[in-house]
Amino acid sequence: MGVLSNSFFCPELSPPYFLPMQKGRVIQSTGSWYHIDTGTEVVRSRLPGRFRLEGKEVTNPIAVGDWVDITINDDDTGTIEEIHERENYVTRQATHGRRGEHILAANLDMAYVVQSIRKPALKEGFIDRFLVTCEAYEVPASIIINKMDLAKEKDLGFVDHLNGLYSKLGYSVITTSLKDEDSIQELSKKLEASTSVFIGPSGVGKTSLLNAVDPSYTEKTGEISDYSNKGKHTTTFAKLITLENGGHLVDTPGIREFGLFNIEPWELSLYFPEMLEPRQHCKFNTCTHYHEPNCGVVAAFERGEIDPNRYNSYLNMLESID
Ligand SMILES: Nc1nc2c(ncn2[C@@H]2O[C@H](COP(=O)(O)OP(=O)(O)O)[C@@H](O)[C@H]2O)c(=O)[nH]1
Ligand SMILES: [Mg+2]
Ligand SMILES: [Zn+2]
Repeated sequence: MGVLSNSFFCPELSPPYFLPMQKGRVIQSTGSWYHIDTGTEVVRSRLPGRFRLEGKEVTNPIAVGDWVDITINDDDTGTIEEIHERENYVTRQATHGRRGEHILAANLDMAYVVQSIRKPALKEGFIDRFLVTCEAYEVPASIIINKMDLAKEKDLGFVDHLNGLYSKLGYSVITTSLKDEDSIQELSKKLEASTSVFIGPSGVGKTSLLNAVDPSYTEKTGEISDYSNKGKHTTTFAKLITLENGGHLVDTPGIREFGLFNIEPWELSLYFPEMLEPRQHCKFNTCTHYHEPNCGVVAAFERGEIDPNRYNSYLNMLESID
């Protein structure tokens, strides 16, 4: 490259002749400040108000994982000038009485729902809501079942069942334990060379797994309190971390409930892979598959082709969005 074409680094061409624009990735957002990683430094940046007006239905116009262009101000802070279009993202219904959706992370190669087998107990309903959201927003999804060292004999059969069920639907199931180095290595391999997110309730071990995969990441983990079996809230903001192995991972705060956003009752079954074929046999194309006559999905369920817990999750979600 000729010296002149590399004008970016040429001090003579500094403002007012052109404004140096830098591309970076949002690695943390605290509400008023966005931390932008440009590859050479992390710039604390602000978002001009006009962007907030554009995303009316969204509580956060910029999410961790977004790519943006920034300009650097005299005081070394940044101003976000442009938000690049997202490839995909995961979202959930906003909490604390706020309307709209909250984007948890953007531009993902894989979203992992993290659950522990015990302490706190595994919740299939949480997994299924998460998978529906991933299907709706076209994010590949996998399931991590952590704390396998706490598994009792009967839990092992249950985990086998879940593994069979979800693998068949196209979601891989990964079992891990902080006490099983092989499982950590296996997880580490999966996180290489991609951007992933860990989403799950508080206390299941998201941050611990991250610490185990990358010992240089020293985020605090929560001790389980004896009386409630719930981890304390330690991770307060989503954070995108660059792992030693080159992977990028978003650690999110614990999410108690995963509220679905923007999904109509008739379309919900589109996000259950096992219902795609059966729903073609329904009499009505707006069928919601529980009270309507001549329903292909109910017929498939009665033939034992749809797992009862999955159908139950479907009905629970249908009720919550109806
Ligand atoms: N027995 C056991 N405890 C774990 C495991 N992973 C995490 N923990 C514990 O679970 C608690 C919550 O972990 P943390 O990483 O803060 O959970 P997070 O809220 O999902 O980020 C901590 O006390 C961890 O030490 C595991 O594989 N086995
Ligand atoms: Mg955490
Ligand atoms: Zn139907």
